[in-house]
Amino acid sequence: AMPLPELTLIVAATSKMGIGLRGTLPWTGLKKEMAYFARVTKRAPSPGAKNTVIMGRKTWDSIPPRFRPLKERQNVVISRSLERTSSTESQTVGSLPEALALLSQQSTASESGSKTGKAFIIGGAQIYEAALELKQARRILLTRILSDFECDTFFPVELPESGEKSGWRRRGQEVLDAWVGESVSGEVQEEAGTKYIFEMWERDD
Ligand code: FOL
Repeated sequence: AMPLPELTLIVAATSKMGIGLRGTLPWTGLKKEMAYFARVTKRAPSPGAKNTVIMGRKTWDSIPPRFRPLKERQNVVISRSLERTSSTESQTVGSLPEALALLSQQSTASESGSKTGKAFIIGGAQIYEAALELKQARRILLTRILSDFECDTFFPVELPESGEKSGWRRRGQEVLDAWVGESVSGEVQEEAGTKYIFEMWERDD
């Protein structure tokens, strides 16, 4: 029996957990934040391995065409209506379970030529919600945006304030660094007049 592949959700959200507005991100100009997303999702755990990014069709549509498929990552798009397609860099499947089946296949086989690295769920709300139902979704890389932005889409999780009891626990900067493979600042960041902070949350399976 193979262990289920671990899933990490990566998201940037306001204090009210807002993540989107009218099909796109609520903010503009957070270039270093986006660069963090790109670095972290690209960096594979071993040489020769490639990470996978799993997203819903609306998130795929929200990525500027020049940036998609997201380079140096295996892109898996979930859609009930798009035809199932498969190319070297991206594939479309009909459901999250199908996306996960694909991951298990990839990781079994040296068949794909390149090894499977980490698997990230990159949104949006519907896909995060489905992923959070799964025990294997153990980790959230959350960029907490400290300004308020108008949002119509929300990250469907309640993270506890310190001291509260809940499945999710905030991990320290050392644990975050070790997992992402770089030294992540624990300080408040500021870009385009917006403050934010990089966090990692985990729950036990
Ligand atoms: N997580 C975090 N931390 N920040 C985000 O902005 C974010 N966005 C999504 C999912 N998780 C996130 C979904 N939306 C691109 C655009 C939108 C998007 C995800 C990715 C994108 O174009 N990414 C390029 C970088 C482009 C650039 O350098 O500006 C990439 O290569 O990853």
